[in-house]
Formats: sequence, C-alpha cells, structure tokens
Amino acid sequence: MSYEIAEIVAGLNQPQKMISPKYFYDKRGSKLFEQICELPEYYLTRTEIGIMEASMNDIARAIGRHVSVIEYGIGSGLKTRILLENLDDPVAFIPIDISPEHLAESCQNLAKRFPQIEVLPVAADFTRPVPIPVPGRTAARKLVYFPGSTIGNFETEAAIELLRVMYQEAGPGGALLIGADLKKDRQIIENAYNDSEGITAEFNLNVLRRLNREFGSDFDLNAFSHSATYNESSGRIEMYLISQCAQEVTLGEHRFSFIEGEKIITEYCHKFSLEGFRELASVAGFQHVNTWLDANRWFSIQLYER
Ligand code: AVJ
Repeated sequence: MSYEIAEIVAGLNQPQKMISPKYFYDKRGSKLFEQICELPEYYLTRTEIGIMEASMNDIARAIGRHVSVIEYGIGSGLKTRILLENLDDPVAFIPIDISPEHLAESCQNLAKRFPQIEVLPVAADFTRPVPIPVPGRTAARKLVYFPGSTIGNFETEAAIELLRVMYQEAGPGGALLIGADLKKDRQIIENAYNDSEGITAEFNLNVLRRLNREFGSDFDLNAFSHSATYNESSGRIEMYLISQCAQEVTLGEHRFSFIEGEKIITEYCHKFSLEGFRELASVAGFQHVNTWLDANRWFSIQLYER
C-alpha cells in the first residue's frame, strides 16, 4: 500500500502534477469505465468487438489450440468471453487486474460460463513485477491478451518496457493479441473523451474521491474540472483535472498548492499508426503476424509472436 502513497505524492510534487490512470480503477471507477464503454461517443469498445465478431475465426485459427490466455486488465469480460468461446480448447485463463472486487466478479461469471477452463485470477498492478500462476494442464503456448488499447496509456519508453515484460511472459513460442486505437479525425477522438452525459468527467473526478477515501487526502471535487484534448503532435488524448481556483490540498503531512487553472495530468491515451505500432512491438522483440481492422480503420487488433 505504501508504494502507492509514495507514487501519488511524487506525482503531485512534479512541476507538471500527475496522477497515474491506474488509480481510476477502484470499484466505482471500474463501473464508470464500463458505462463509458457503452457510450455512443466511445467508439473504441464497440469497434474492437465488431472486429472480433467479424474476424474471430481467422484470429482463433492464427492463435491455435490449447493455449493458456493471460489477460492484462479484465474490463467487463465481454471481449474475453468472445475470445474464449472461439479458441480451440484453451487450457487456462489468467487475468491480472488492479481492482480485486471487479476481478472476482468477472471471474465468477467466466468460470460459470467456461467450466472446462481453469481460471486463475491475479489481483495485482501489472505495471509492477507479478508472479503468474501455472495452470494444471500444460498449454501448447501462452497467449498474452491486452485488448482495449490500454497500451495507449503508456508513454513510448514505458510501453516498450511493458511489451518486453509481456514478451518474457509469453515465453518461447508465445503470442501477443493486442488492441490498438488508431489515429483519426480529431473530433471523433475528442468526442470519445468528452461525452454528453458527463460520465467521463465523473470517471476522471472519481480518482480524487478515491484518493480522499483510501489515502486520506482532502481534494474538493467541486474545485476541479474535467478536460480532455487531442494533442496532434504527440498523437494522444491528454486528460486533465483543472483546478478552478487557487487552493491547497493535503495528503497526510504533504501539502500541494494549486494556482487557478493548474492541471493535473490523469491520463494519456495514445493513438497509433499501424507502422508506428508495429515498430513499438518490434523494439520489444515481437514479430508481426497479422492485423485485423474495422471498415473505417479506426481500431486494430494485432497478433504478434516471439
Ligand atoms: C482503458 C485506457 C483504453 O484510453 O480510452 C476511457 C480509458 N479514459 N475514457 C482509453 C479511458 C477515459 C481507456 N483505456
């Protein structure tokens, strides 16, 4: 627990204040994220599921039989269900998720739906070293599954680092199935992070509520507002909480002062070109196998091998 406080304090002490997006996902944050996935403006989930539905036979064939699936972050479990339904006799499913309640709930549903697949949940922060359990049945190969374009949360160096961890985890002959959101018209991207119902704003502000509850800070949620803009030159959405006035916030013995208009970065969501993403994966050691797209070329599902 204490590395988290140290990390949060260090982030708020930077000249450009920041809070890691992994802190969004407490129980309420995970629920809000599921609501985001259903929003008309949030094209990512819907588009990725559409690609899966259209191309799943092809994807499953390329992955092969008797794999053990290691998923980084579990989401609502819908994509997982589609994948597991279509793979040829997978031996195990090993999800790693930072929200224990959310993980338990998703795994219960999946275990019921797939009694023949061994489910081995790991409640952990996957940006740190995690021991991965070994399934009872020997798998033909390991498949690391990382949907949703969560890789877009990481800056280049950290993304490569995480892909290297996945490369190690996949082991000899292993594979990576990964979702990557693509560059497109800025209005479409910005609308996805500025929905008309204000759910994304709630999701963003919820991180402060969580810090108050779990770490004892005293953020005034009414004194910060949500902002998300597409930075064309860095190819990413930058999500902020903006201080509406000059104010001080305390967390234990730490004090943070804000000037009016000062921003806390809470999330980057990088958008990729197909070439750019392949380059990233290849720096981590992966060989590209295939890419599946929707008709608009808004989102990609990509398969890599070691
Ligand atoms: C979970 C990182 C894929 O980047 O779109 C959605 C999170 N943040 N709305 C994204 C998110 C605000 C999401 N990822």
